[in-house]
Amino acid sequence: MTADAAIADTHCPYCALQCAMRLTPQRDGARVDAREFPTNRGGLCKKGWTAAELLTRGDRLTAPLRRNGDRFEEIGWGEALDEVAGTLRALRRTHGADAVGVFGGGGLTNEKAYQLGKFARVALGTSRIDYNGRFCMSSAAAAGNRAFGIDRGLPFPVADLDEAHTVLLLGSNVAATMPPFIRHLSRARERGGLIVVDPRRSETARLTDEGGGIHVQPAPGTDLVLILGLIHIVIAEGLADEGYIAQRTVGFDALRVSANAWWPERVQQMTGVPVPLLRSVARRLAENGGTYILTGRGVEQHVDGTDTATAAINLALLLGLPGTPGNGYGTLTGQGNGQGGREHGQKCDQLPGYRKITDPAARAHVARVWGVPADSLPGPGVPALELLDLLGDEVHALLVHGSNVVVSAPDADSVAQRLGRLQLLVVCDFFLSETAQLADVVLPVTQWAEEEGTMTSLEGRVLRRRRALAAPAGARSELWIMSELARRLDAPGTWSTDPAEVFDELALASEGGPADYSGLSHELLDTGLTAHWPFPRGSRGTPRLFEERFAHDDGRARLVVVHPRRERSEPSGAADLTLITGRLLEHYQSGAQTRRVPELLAARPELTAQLHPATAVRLGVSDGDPIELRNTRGAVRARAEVTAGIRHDTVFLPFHYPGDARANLLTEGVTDPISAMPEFKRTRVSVHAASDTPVVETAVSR
Ligand SMILES: Nc1nc2c(c(=O)[nH]1)N[C@H]1C(S)=C(S)[C@@H](COP(=O)(O)OP(=O)(O)OC[C@H]3O[C@@H](n4cnc5c(=O)[nH]c(N)nc54)[C@H](O)[C@@H]3O)O[C@H]1N2
Ligand SMILES: Nc1nc2c(c(=O)[nH]1)N[C@H]1C(S)=C(S)[C@@H](COP(=O)(O)OP(=O)(O)OC[C@H]3O[C@@H](n4cnc5c(=O)[nH]c(N)nc54)[C@H](O)[C@@H]3O)O[C@H]1N2
Ligand code: SF4
Ligand SMILES: [Mo]
Repeated sequence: MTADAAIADTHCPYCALQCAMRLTPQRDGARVDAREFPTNRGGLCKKGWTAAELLTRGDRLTAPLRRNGDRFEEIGWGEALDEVAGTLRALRRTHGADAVGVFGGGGLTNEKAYQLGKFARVALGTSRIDYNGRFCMSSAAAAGNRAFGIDRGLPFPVADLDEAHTVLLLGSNVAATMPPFIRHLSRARERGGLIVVDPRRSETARLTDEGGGIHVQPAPGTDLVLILGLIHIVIAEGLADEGYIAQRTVGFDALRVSANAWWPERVQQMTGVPVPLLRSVARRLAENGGTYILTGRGVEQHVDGTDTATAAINLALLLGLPGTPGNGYGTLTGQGNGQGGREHGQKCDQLPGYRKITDPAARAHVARVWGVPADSLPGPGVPALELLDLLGDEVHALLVHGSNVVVSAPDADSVAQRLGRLQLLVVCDFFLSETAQLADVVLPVTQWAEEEGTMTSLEGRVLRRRRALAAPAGARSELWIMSELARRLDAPGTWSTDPAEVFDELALASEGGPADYSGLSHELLDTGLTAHWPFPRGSRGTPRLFEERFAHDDGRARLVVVHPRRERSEPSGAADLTLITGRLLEHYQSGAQTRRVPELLAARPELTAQLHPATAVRLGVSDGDPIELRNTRGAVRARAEVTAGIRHDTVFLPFHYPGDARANLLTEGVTDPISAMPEFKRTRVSVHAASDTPVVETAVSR
């Protein structure tokens, strides 16, 4: 243990549940203990338990790297920053400020996310910033903003679910993606009220086996029709809460007319879900006693993800759930700071406090805090995938903070090619991720247990991340990197490297916006205060939104009529199966972190594809066989996992693996017209037996 180490009460580095843990520095690294906290109730998943392993790995980056042909050479910080700043200046001079792009991440602390948005607009002067949350929460956010006038994933504390009678999970596999969360579903399970909608018999769907819950298994991508069918039944059977609708919503008449078209038999034909099952789901949701509807990426990551989430909100509003004590609607935020990461200005059209960059009053307010003229701030940029599409054409340099896009973006091969056309790719990371491997300059940064900051969890609660250990010599904080680059770029304003100071500035910048943090500071959070935003100066925070009003001016929620759009036709040829993608318990996202934890890698060493036994027989493959999945965009090698838990017409791949095991070699770069969310969950593929060659080489040594 070094003098620079101290026991720290902090939170897990991975997902939005932000399970509480205590880190105790050891001679080599740190020990993880779970802490009692409302969201995790003293529990952690395997990823949390093993999180400290990443602090001491031998392949940790400890010096800036510069590309020299096919190799990297270590260089000093001064040289690296001079070189980056010099190239950025030159590109700006030749092509204008928008020639530089910034790609952020929902894993960054609030302080880093805030500073990155400011850095882009003030130091670089570019409009072209967006982030990986576009691939995650954008559809749910767009739907929430349109219906409620505000976007906080869960507008109530997670522990409210403990008393639920019925919980409808639409496209969410919490048993694998936030295991301690299922503690909050016990009561609903005992009461036979857990309803899971997933084309797969996921770990969460299996929880419905006992106690009489319901697993609904629609054809992938038909959730919108399914929910429209439930709305039809709720209205037709008189299950809607008319008093609530009259008092708290607008738009019911048009919604009722539009729901006529979705009679149950038609919905059965389109989704494959039997009429009696549709009716029993609708009736169960309408029973008294506490009903919650929650969405996950399974229904949101589609070209119609915003409309599907909107339909889910419509259903919840018809049943009178949002804002009614003991009931509710929400979306389950994914990344560690997936909530805070979408509030402070990493989004292309956004300023801190969840303000709009097009709103003159918001520009004036934020510009004042930043000490720059409002008209010096650029306008809105473009969403993530469009930004990646511009690389090499209009955008010639990209700074990446907290994302591994060559694994996680759709149509990943074309993304890798575009990165290759840049004049400068700078990646900040603590490991040489697959994206960092393509960089011109890699800057090594501090990680979770080595830094101070705040994260905002899935329930809109602001939490302190605390430092337990010193960072390895050579790694630097991103706040420091931004301040050094800002200085070299002669940027106006102040560029603090102290997270508490940056938080104070963030609080000021957010003041008066929807996500108002102005009453908070590190100091206050350190008292153990429970802090759900909005937390304006002088307030006590807002654990439950919507009890009295929604955030639109008239205080009412909007029922927004949505229709399935015409099926897009795709040249499919032999591609007769539908690929859906998602997650495994053991790996996190692109796997850049968890593939480096030996225990997690050993549990899930290679890509497996779930196939139905009948489909396997038809294709001549057995469990464990190497297979290849193909379509017009690419080919992926995997091992067959034959399971009756998936539909005949569907195959499932996790997206955590690199190289030719990237699920995203197959996904398509089409997006939702409202949210710009890519279609991650429905792609046509064909599946073939492959020769018995090694599937992937992901073995790592320590
Ligand atoms: N272990 C682990 N945990 C994680 C993460 C991780 O990478 N690994 N990532 C975190 C992040 S960032 C996120 S966003 C969350 C995501 O958490 P989830 O939303 O729970 O994760 P997914 O596995 O992407 O999708 C959930 C389910 O959607 C189903 N699905 C696929 N297509 C469809 C469809 O068309 N309709 C319906 N109804 N369901 C469908 C899949 O079968 C899957 O079981 O997890 C967080 N937690
Ligand atoms: N096919 C398919 N693709 C998907 C999805 C899917 O369901 N299916 N889900 C999408 C979703 S929901 C998400 S959220 C994305 C996530 O995908 P990515 O954006 O690729 O997320 P990560 O793998 O978490 O990448 C984070 C990288 O940043 C590093 N990192 C972590 N913390 C920090 C930090 O504080 N600073 C810096 N500079 N680096 C840091 C990590 O080491 C890692 O290399 O993937 C999307 N892609
Ligand atoms: S559920 Fe999420 S926050 Fe909790 S230990 Fe696992 S990865 Fe960490
Ligand atoms: Mo996500």
